[in-house]
Amino acid sequence: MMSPMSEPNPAPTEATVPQMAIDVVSIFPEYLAGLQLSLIGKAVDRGQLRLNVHDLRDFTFDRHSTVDDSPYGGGAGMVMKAEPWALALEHVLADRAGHGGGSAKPTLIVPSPAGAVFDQRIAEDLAGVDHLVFACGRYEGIDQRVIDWAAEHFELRPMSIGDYVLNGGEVASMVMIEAISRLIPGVIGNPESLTEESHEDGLLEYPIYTKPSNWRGREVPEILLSGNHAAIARWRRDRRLERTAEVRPDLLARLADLSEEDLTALERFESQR
Ligand code: JFB
Repeated sequence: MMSPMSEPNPAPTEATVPQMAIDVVSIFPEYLAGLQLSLIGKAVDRGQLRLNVHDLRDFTFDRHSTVDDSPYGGGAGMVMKAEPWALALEHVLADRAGHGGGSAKPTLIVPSPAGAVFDQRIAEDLAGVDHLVFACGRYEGIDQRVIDWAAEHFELRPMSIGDYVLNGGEVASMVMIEAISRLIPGVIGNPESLTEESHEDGLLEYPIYTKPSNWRGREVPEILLSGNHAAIARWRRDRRLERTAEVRPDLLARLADLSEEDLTALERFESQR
């Protein structure tokens, strides 16, 4: 089966050189179609991102396009067979040579409940890589031998998106692709909105408001209408500290150098609780 996204994107409208190539291998390539919407799709159209989704079943040769089998040693569920994965990943490696891919090994991200937990720091790290490949498993996961083999041809990164159980790697890959690709210069419209964000500096964001100033009897905090930019900045900083102390004390504990004003504000919130 050929998915609508399975082969190279149409020629970019402008003659820009792609800054990153992303390949995804999955038995549900249609799942990844959502990536074509919004900012990521536009980056693909502009030629800033090369995104190719491959159907694992295209690398099977039996009548039923078999990708799974029962686990050696017994146990529940099925395991993805090594050979279709090796052929798909070899196809991606060969394709890369044809696109004048860099000399470094591409990075292979394998979504797995047993991976290291993906976070903003890892997203920033991966945004600097020229070729990312996502191997989306299903069932109980992929035969370990093809993962071990792949480590010889790729920078291997087994990754989890968090401590909960999913049915496969597709949604996890979409999460990681969205988090990574929006960090590529030019993919997001306003680079300032990147630096201001939650997790960029380890604090949650301040609450935001827009017109009308009174909505169903609820007023916008008065200070935001004051025009006093220094006071607004302090108020916003305080709201960030307060929110973070309230819902993510783990993030606060990781902050190294808080100012005297920040520490005073935190003590005030503490005594108010
Ligand atoms: C990822 C997956 C399965 C074994 C397999 C492939 N945070 C996360 N939770 N679950 C996954 C994930 C990530 N990233 C995940 C890939 C696969 C789950 N499964 C199903 C569930 C439990 N144990 C197969």
